[in-house]
Amino acid sequence: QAVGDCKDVHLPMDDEGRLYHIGLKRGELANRIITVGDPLRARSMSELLDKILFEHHSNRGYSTYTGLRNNVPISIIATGMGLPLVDFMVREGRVIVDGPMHIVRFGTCGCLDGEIPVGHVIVASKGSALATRDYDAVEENLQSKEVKNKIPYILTKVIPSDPELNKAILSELKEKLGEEKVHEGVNITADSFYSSQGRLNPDFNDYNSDLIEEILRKYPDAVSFEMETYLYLHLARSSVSKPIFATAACIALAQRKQDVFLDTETKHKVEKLGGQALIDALSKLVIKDEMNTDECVWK
Ligand code: R1P
Ligand code: URA
Repeated sequence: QAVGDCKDVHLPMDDEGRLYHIGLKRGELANRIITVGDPLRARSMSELLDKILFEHHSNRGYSTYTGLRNNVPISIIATGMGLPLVDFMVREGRVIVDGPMHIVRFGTCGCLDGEIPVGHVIVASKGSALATRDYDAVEENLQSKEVKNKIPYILTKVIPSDPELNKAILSELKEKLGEEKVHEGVNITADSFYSSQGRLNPDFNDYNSDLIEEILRKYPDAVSFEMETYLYLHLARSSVSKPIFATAACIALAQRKQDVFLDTETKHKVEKLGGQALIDALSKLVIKDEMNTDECVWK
């Protein structure tokens, strides 16, 4: 039935019903999903499940692990980086999952608050805004003698993350990492690691030397810079057929006020501890109308 549904909504898939980009079919993706950018983070987090029942690596770069934690099905999916890859994941994932989807992103980020050390975890409990390069405004600057647009970036309004998921993940993260290592704030999702995150680069005309100051003026609670969260929240809010709930937590990798970068060993430790917290939080969620048909790998 879902394959028919998929065809009705014109998502490309193969003869087995596997969607073209994520490479998954009905029954392989759970209602509870943790998404990460890095495939190695997904693999190391999958080892924290009690049992891995299914693993798939699509030729478009998506790695998915579905397994059980306390007998509850959970999927961990590595999407790669940036907004288009989130769009594929949520839209293609949505068509093969019955019932609500609860999506928690576990990423890494740049930190805009000088008081938060690298290695701490920041939850987007105050929502997310999108910072994108305004291509027309940049082009206008490039084509004129003087700089017409001082900060050619589009900064959207803040949209909320899901309060119930925030509560659930904050409590587990604080328990596993220690209260002092977990922070909350507004996330800024950028369309570049470089220009729209205010990193200066003399090789390109980015007109971004005042961008961070402008972001902090517009969003006094802004704490994290990364590249995906806003779209998860926005697609969750845009979904009409079946509910999607979303939020995000990220490990502070780069301290933007002091130019400090987290070492790899500590990053891997926090990925494991934080990953366990998110798996446990999702496994404890009570979900109505959860998918559990014969075609599910966890049935
Ligand atoms: C950039 O290095 C990448 O790291 C962050 C950004 O959002 C971007 O995807 O998250 P991940 O570590 O989850 O990839
Ligand atoms: N990911 C980002 O997008 N930015 C950072 O500074 C660190 C990780």
